[in-house]
Amino acid sequence: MKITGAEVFVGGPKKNYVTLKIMTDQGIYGLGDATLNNRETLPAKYLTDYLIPNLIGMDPRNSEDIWQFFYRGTYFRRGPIAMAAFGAIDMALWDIKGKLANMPLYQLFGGKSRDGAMTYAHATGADLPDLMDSIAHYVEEGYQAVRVQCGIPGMPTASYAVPEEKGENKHYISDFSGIRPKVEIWDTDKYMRYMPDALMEIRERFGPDLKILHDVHHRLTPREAAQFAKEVEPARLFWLEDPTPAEDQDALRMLRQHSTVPVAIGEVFNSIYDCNKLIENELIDFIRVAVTYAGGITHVKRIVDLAGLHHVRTGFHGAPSHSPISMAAQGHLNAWAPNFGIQEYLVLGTPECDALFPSDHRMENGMFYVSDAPGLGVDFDEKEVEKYEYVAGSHPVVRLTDGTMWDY
Ligand code: CS2
Ligand code: MG
Repeated sequence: MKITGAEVFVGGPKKNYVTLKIMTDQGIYGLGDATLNNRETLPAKYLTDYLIPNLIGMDPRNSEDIWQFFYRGTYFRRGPIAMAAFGAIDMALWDIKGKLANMPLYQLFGGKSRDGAMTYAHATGADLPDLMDSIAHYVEEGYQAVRVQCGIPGMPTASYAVPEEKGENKHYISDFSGIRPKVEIWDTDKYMRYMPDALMEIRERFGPDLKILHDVHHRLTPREAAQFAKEVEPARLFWLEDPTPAEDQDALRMLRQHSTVPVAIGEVFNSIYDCNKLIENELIDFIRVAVTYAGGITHVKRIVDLAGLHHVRTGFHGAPSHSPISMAAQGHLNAWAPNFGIQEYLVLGTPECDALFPSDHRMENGMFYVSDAPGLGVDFDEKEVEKYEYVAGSHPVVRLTDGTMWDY
């Protein structure tokens, strides 16, 4: 069996999805996702200029060897652009393998450990009452878990994932007005004074069963994170996400010494070497890598297995940062993983998105049910993608009140 060609498509509804399609001499094709938020053209170019010419003629069934060929063969290893490109190839090869076997991917991993995978929604509010309305909306929809982010009184601008206007549910992945970012101003003291009580109010309003998650988006120092984690303990969070900049694998020691709040980290990691110390030293409770820019199913499955040895559960980074192709790949891993925790999920099910990526995967009461179709179980409509073109976007950048650059 041979790979005969491959093509990359960039575009989608309100999102520059990067979709890879690998064709074979047996008429079976596989799909992969290389969407890297706000830098989408780079993995696309890496694929077309360097990787696809090497893929032609290879046997698509040797997905492990192909992964090693690109990873080791590149010499300059890792990095989100390369790993997103390798990840897309890897997903597509697993898709082909599943179609050849006529089995959904979770069967090739070891079968189902559960029927539905719990997901969490993103509730946001310009202020706390606005956030309460947003949480209530998701609770009514049946979600058992909700991430909560709200505006902080006196903060000069809206901050991470917080809308400027009440009632606006801003997911804040991209601002599509160009490549020059907006500037947000951040005041750590105001945040640390306000947020612990706000989280407690949410707990009191929604009762003991709601799983409450909160994302600090890398903005605290290790000492501040330790203090914050201690102060939010009464709210009994399901997790506290990215309390410190994630690349410092020792930063969480201080937090661990002072608090038992569960910690989730890893959405910006692109290899097992970014998180092996965190996992082996049991400094985190959830690992947030995504199949998209952590090298695909082959590499993420290794991370999941390492995590399982250390009581670390999965909490994969989710849509809308990635396309329904990655969501499907993660859906299959979630169905199998003995150490599954939760899946981040934002409603993708718009008619436009479903038309571009048809599938029978379904969401019900905040649970994701993977379909039994062979392979990834998601398709891609090449005619439909012609409706979209690439639109340049950016994340905001963050400065402290005195102008110092800070972490977004
Ligand atoms: C976020 C992301 O989902 C999350 O937890 O931290 O939305 C993140 O901001 C984006 O993926 C950045 O592109
Ligand atoms: Mg996050």
